Amino acid sequence: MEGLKHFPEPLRESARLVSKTRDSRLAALRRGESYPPLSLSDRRAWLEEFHPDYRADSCRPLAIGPNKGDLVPCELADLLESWPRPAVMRHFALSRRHLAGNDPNHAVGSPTAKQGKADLQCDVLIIGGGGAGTTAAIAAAEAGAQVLIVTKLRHGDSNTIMAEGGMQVADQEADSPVQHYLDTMGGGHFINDPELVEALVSDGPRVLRWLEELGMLFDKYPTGRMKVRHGGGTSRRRLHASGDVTGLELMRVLRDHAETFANITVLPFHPAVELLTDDNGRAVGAVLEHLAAGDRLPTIQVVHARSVVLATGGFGRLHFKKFPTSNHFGALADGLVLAYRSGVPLRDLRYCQYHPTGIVYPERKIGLLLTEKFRGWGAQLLNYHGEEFVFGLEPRDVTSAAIIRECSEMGNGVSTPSGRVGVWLDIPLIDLLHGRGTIEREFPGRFQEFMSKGIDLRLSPVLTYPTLHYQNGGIAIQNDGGTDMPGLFAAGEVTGGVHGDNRLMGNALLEILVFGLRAGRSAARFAHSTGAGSNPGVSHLESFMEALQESAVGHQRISPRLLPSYGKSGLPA
Ligand code: MEZ
Repeated sequence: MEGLKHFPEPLRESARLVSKTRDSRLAALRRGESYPPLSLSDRRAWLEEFHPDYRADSCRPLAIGPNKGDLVPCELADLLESWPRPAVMRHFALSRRHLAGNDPNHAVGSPTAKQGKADLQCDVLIIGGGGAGTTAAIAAAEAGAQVLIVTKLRHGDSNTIMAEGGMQVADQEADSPVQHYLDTMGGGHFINDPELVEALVSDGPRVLRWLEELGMLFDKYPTGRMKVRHGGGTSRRRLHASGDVTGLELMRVLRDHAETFANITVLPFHPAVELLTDDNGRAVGAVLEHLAAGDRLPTIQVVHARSVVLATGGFGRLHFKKFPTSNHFGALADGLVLAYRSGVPLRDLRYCQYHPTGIVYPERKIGLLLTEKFRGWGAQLLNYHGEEFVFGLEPRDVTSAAIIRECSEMGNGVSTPSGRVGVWLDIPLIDLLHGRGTIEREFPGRFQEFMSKGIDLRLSPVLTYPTLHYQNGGIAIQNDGGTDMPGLFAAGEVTGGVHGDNRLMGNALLEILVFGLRAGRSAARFAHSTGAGSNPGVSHLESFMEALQESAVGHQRISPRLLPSYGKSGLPA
């Protein structure tokens, strides 16, 4: 059959079955028949049996720190319970030996000569140069603050640019923020913080207008009306998109706008590796490590600030349970580590989000997304035999559990020559349902990318499997972006409370804007109302390191990790 030659056997054999069943599936859709959604009790049962995070061995209780006793994924627990990086230990003359009581006159974190000295100064320090950090910087700069953005990679390298399918905003007549609120709470299993969700949905329409003013290009009808689609778990169409490159387009306008402010400076390739606090326990800056320092440049830089915004994004590159990820290269939970060892509480980290349709084949693209928007336009999930097995727009956690069930318990997955398994996303159905040209028009990014590898998405389904996509929980914040530490604010994926246990599609792009603006304004207000910190340093590490020592955490466990390390193939195991 046409368009399937790029598949090796037995993938091709199964892809032929997908082509064979397409006409009858199309006819059923035209009769208005679709696969029935699961009952609430089936949803629960499938989650408990098949979702990776519901497995008892997937998480462990934290042994130290403000969330002691809370269950989190084992890999994250290890990272949170780790020693500071060697360069920090050296710079601040911290020593594990002192903890063992060998040198009672030299307490950990006591001021050293270097502790008072700053390499850089600003009013508001923004840690993270993705969507949330850049939005916070714009808000703080508009409020008159001198802003420094420090970022691990280049300005904009972030999960924001990886977001494809759109942003939820309740701006249509048939919709309302109340409806958006109910969908979001339901998707998150009602453990979301209601005040944060209220802020998210109420600020949505205003934020959308702001983006239009900045020049963001949204999909529209010739009349100028916004095109909106359904996402999984939504009761109304409210997903606003820029083709399938929504996050990239969003980052474009944010970065361009930030460039217009003389009071915003950006320092790339300088990840923050520790927060600075003062004698009153207030956040007053950060310690940076220069990624490309080599032998010639100083590795450590110390920034003094009047307030700090953490916007470091998520943790997909930790590859929990060896899952591939849709996340950008720098997503390794740095912000969680910095906040946690400073005593700032986290929340809702027990369950992560696995996006149902990460690419399985071709393998060089392993884990990258095929946006949920494909299913919003009618692409179906199919097993080896070309049969549907789940309603495609269940909430994400349920759809992922259903795919894993189909491949494991039901034995209906499609195996690749290298031993991976997946189910089909039948993309060609979209043109049959909506007319020729729809796939090219609505999904220009993925269409061209696959075409350049000789794969025509108008003719070929794609093999997919859940991929680690999003950190549902994180640093506990209030609705002004404030945290439990004075002077420390946070926004975006690094925070928790907005999404509960399971985020709905399109709420992440909205969140980075709503809470980026709120955190940036609050941080500027805080900076204006206060003086410089007294005796900035890392004394907050003292009790944390003592607890590490007592728990006999091995000295080789070091965080933040900054970059992932892969084997020769470049693919996660
Ligand atoms: O919000 C998301 O995670 C998103 C837009 C993903 C997608 O499927 O495109």
